[in-house]
Amino acid sequence: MSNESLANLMTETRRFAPPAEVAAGANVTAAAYEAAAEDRLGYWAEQARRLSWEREPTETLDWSNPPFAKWFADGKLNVAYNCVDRHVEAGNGDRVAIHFEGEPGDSRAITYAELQREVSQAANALGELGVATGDRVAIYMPMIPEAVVAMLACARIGAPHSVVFGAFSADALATRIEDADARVVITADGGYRRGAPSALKPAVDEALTRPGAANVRNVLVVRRTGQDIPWTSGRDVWWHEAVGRQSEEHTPEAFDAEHPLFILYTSGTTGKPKGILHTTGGYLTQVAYTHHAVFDLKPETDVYWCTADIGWVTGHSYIVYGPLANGATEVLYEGTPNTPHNGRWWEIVEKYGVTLLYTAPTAIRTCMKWGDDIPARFDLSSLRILGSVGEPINPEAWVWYRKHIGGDRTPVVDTWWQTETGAMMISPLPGVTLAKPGSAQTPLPGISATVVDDDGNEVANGSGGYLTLTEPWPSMLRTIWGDDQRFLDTYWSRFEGRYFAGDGAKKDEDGDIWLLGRVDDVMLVSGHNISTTEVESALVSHPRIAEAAVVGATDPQTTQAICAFVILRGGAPQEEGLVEELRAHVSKELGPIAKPKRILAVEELPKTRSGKIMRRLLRDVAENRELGDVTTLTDPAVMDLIQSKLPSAPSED
Ligand code: 6R9
Repeated sequence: MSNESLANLMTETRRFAPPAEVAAGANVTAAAYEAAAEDRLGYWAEQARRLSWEREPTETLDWSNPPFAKWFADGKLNVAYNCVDRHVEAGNGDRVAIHFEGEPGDSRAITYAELQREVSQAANALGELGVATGDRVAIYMPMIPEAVVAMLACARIGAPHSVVFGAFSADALATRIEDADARVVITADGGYRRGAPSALKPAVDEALTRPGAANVRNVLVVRRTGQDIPWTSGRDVWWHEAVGRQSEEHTPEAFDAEHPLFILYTSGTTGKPKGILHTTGGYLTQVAYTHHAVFDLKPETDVYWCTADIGWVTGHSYIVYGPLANGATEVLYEGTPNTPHNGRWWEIVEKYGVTLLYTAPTAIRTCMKWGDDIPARFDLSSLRILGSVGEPINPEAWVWYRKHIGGDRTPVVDTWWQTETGAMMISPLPGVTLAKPGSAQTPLPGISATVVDDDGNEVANGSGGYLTLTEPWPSMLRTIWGDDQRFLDTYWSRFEGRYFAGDGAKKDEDGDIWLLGRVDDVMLVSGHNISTTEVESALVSHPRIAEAAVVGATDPQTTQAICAFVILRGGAPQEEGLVEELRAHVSKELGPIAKPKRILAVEELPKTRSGKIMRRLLRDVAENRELGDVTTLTDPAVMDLIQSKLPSAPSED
């Protein structure tokens, strides 16, 4: 990766110290780094004591058969008990666990005591349907409280869940049901999206016609929209009937710390999706600890909101397991940020007095595009800490987020992690770190990460390479479901004894880490490695650009040529000369080698439901190829829009 261009990512030279009141009351202070460095395993053993164990673990890590880790192996606990019952037992049954906000404006507050009753009923219902410990349950739901209840009910009976995004197709659902050999599917008739009911159940029916789904015995259906849906009697059961008639009491059984908690599929660049397997004790320890440390959660007073969907790992770790293990009060929102108006999120922050907000750079850039005046109409003064996850956050978006959402007052924590890591790994601490916009900065206490070159040697400060994790961590994936060999090949073979995450990164002069995106996205231009992230960041630092996606397209002269797709701010028409101006701008920021050969203004970019740009599809467009798999796109029609803008032959420079 080109070292000289790191300078661009760092054009924002301001540093932001933690506000005095956050620093003074911080849950985790600088001493944590020292304690963890001195005795890493002792530090994690101490964090495990945040949980209630039926049998306390005596062993922290068993690494005798790397990379197959066992954390807290002789401990026993129940995850749902930790997330629900123990808060009721501690006298906090009346505390709101979930403030549910439906897209149509309906709302519902669920206390910990109510959550305990509902989870118990759902666990009893699963038992009645014959779901036994170890059986897999697929969950295909909108963002409604029953989705959380369903996950916790599975955890309670030790039945690993596999949550599949509500927006995935019947095909994607069928593949995942088959791979995990699920016995029951929990779904809803539909959910509300963009102001209208959107059906879910028909996709389940279609998925269940596939031979691979033959072992599904029952479909448990939540009535959310009331729309007409097909029904297979004997197989399909209404949630309100099957769950509603159950006893509100259920005794949670303790399971081994290495009992599987869930499988979550993550699509690699090629091949079938990988079923990432997480287990209980280590996972819950790290999600609870990081949520406590990075959001500085004060459960009595904070109102936390993570805008992710439960269908991806951020929803698992930071809507369900982390916050609830910590006894948090949180917001759960069903819909889109612009229904019925572009200020809906900020209206929700004002309504519930949200203090901690966790969202993705793509959402922040979308809000920037809609204009500063929109958040300005709402009272956002309750906010205390802002988090970002999912993609590198460019310095412009970071600074905008802090200024326009955080009132120029709140810390912004850029948290790097993956489905595979289970929990946050690299992030500032809000009460400790002098924040650098655009950088995830430092591994959290107890985490060891470093940047290495092609040969696996640690790079010097100021240089770039591959981000690797050098020591096992409690919430690490245990394997790929049913495929240990693929687990070894994918993550542990590139660098001996280390986990390779697939991301490029740089260390700046202070040793702080800057993420540069997936290494598959790095472009090779005339012998130079150029990161798509850096060119995108340079483009969005131009006042006319709201969003940018950059890909390398095969080029006979330069190996790859840089192709940029940009969204203009405020949606205004493209003025003459803008493309030239943008090319000159990138050239000035990064050097002439990084100047895009082609720049195309588009209305939308292809994104997954978790907000990540699908550069693979843009590469197909840029190389005039037939499009690859579009099933994970939020809106497959976006690709037609982009292709229709494309001149029939690539323009000459
Ligand atoms: C949590 C989540 C993982 C990939 C990861 C990286 C990118 C996530 C990031 C980030 C830069 C951050 N990513 N957080 N890149 N800065 N703060 O997103 O999991 O869906 O598995 O994606 O997302 O490329 O490798 P997942």
